[in-house]
Amino acid sequence: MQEGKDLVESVGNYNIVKCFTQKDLTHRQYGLGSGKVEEIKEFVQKNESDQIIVDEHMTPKQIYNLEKTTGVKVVDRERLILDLFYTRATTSEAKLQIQLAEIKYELPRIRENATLLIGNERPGKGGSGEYIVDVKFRDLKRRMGFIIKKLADARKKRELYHDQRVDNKMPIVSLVGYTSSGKTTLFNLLTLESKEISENLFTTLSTTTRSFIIGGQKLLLTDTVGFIRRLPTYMIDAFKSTLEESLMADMILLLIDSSQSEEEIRIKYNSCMKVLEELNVDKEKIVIIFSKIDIAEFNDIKRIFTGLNMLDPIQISPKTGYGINKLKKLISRKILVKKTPQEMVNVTTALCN
Ligand SMILES: Nc1nc2c(ncn2[C@@H]2O[C@H](COP(=O)(O)OP(=O)(O)OP(=O)(O)O)[C@@H](O)[C@H]2O)c(=O)[nH]1
Ligand SMILES: [Mg+2]
Repeated sequence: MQEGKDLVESVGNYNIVKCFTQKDLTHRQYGLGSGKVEEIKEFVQKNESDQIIVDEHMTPKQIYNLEKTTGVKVVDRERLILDLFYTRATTSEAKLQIQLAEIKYELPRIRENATLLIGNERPGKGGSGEYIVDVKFRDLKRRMGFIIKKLADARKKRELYHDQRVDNKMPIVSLVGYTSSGKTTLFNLLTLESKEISENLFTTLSTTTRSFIIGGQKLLLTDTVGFIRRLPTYMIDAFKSTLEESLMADMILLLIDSSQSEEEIRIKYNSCMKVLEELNVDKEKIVIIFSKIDIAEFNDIKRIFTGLNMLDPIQISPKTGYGINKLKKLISRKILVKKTPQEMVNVTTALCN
């Protein structure tokens, strides 16, 4: 429930007046059970609430039914995350990615929404003899093609940039993790940048790469969008190009916020691993880092280490700087060990030539 509240608060313009819980949302008509719907309806009318937010996926029909019964607007989890993304997107690429996610959210819903609004009749003809819903469907498809092309162009440019960096032999380290796990705080600390950080979810939506130095060697660090549980595949797909770029790194630091309960940590860890798996990330490259250790419940943390089969994982606090030297040593060790044989081969080849 806390995460649901955090999502709502991160959008910025809501005032939560009451939270209801329901074990599962499998009822066909409303998602919620009819008793719960009555309870909510009564509350909404008595307290003059403007909106209901359901922290779950809902079908257009369920949203429509709940809106009709309660008389107020209903927003589901996916819509909420899209709204939040809109408030956060600053770069043109991030904006395109969100528009793509929005279209993917809308497309399968157009027909059902039209049927719900106009009844079982077809929603009427457009100017050229086509039904309005077909025209809208085709428009969205066309717009989707346009956005995908623009994103592909942006990706090509980045790939070129990436290749140049690989040619320059600059090792790349990338930061991934659940939203609000401290990625940007760590990024700022290592690169001396001042990218926005906040307790809100999804503060970062665009990928940023900057150089930093460990033991006299220049490396590149990449910060990117955070993960969240129950993120539909089409949303991951929309961010795929920027995520993939960061996942081409030599080393992937997976930040886990250790200030949370054991159960939360486990759920978040599993959802991060699931996203990384979906993106076909090489597991060998992933290094798990326990972040925010300054506010961790230590007993819980020790149990989690054991549960995850980790005897002595790196523990850091990007806020206080605790553990950062150890982390730098680890990065240097891993990347140098990985790079040296290759570089030695190159040097030998150069000498032979
Ligand atoms: N106590 C404590 N708080 C931290 C630490 N690191 C980050 N925070 C706080 O955690 C919140 C989230 O930090 P960010 O660096 O924005 O997290 P993020 O992973 O980049 O989040 P998104 O960009 O939203 O995915 C901020 O309020 C930070 O001040 C830490 O080591 N200790
Ligand atoms: Mg961030």
